[in-house]
Amino acid sequence: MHDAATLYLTQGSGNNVKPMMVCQHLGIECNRKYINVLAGETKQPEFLSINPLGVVPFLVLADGQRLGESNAIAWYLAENSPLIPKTAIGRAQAIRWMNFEQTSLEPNISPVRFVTFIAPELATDNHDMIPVWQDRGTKGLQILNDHLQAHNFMVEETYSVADIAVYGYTHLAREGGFDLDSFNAITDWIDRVESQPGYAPISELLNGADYTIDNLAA
Ligand SMILES: N[C@@H](CCC(=O)N[C@@H](CS)C(=O)NCC(=O)O)C(=O)O
Repeated sequence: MHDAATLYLTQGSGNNVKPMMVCQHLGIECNRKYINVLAGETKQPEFLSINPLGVVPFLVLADGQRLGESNAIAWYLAENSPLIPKTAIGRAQAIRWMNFEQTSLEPNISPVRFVTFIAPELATDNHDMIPVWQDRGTKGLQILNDHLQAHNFMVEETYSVADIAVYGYTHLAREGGFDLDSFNAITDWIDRVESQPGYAPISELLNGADYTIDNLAA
């Protein structure tokens, strides 16, 4: 269905894995082009001419229409599939949890993981922020854990795009120094997400094949 669309992705990113999880679960084929964030390729003119915000993931449709934001891309790819909740309130709850992910989880888990795990040479410069991100992220994880103590999945007791969005950085939280083992409802839910059809780990879904900006012209 989307085989003529192009998905711009980078490696190891909880945001970038979301659209790939949707594709994998639903059997959607997309062209993939890899952008090396660590080498600064997101901010080079070749990529800025595609996405002026200079971030990935980013989707360009066959007719040239463009879409940014991992959760919006995941939703678009999941449209008309069982990954979209069936009821109006279910869809609204999915948006609510996807916004929660972008405001309470991702802005805390992603930067602390980046400066301590992906690029630890940045840890000293971010020394003051590390405990702040960990404290704020832990508060978000507590809210998520409380929700999952009463629910198998984020919305309507069914695996949906909201689970994929929230899973993106939550399953990487240990790499940011978060103690996930103290959140049993989250770790049980992670197991349920990882049992879904088509599931593959981030290392496979974002394997960085042909990982160079030269591919932008390909
Ligand atoms: N809210 C955006 C965040 C996108 C974002 O910040 N992506 C990071 C990778 S996870 C990026 O491209 N960083 C490159 C840069 O800042 O140059 C989303 O969910 O897609």
